[in-house]
Amino acid sequence: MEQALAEMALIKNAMADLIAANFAKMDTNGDGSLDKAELKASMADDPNFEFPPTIKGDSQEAKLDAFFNFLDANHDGKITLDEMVNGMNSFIDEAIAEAVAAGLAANTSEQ
Ligand SMILES: [Ca+2]
Ligand SMILES: [Ca+2]
Repeated sequence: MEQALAEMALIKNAMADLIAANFAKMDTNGDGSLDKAELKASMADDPNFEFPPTIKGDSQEAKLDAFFNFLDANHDGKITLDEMVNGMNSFIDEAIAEAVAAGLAANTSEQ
C-alpha cells in the first residue's frame, strides 16, 4: 500500500509537470489563467483529448461546461494552474480508486 501511495505521488508529480508545461501554451492571452475559450481551443488542438469519464453531458459543449465548472474550483470563471493541477489530481484519485476496487474485486473472485 505504501508503495502504491509512493507511485501515486510520482504520477501526480509527473502530471503536475505536464500540466504546468501545457498550461502556458493553453493560456494564449498570457493572463496566467484559462478562460473557457482557451480551454476549448486547447482541447480542439489536441486530437487525443478525451473528457475524464466522470464528466457527463449530452454534447461536447455540455461536457466542456461541466469540465470547466469542475476545474474552476472557486467559480470565478478562470482556471488557475493550481485549480488545474488539483482538478486533474482528483481525476487520478478517482481512476486509482476504481482500479484498486477492480483489483480487489478480481482478487476476491480468484479465491
Ligand atoms: Ca488566459
Ligand atoms: Ca477559478
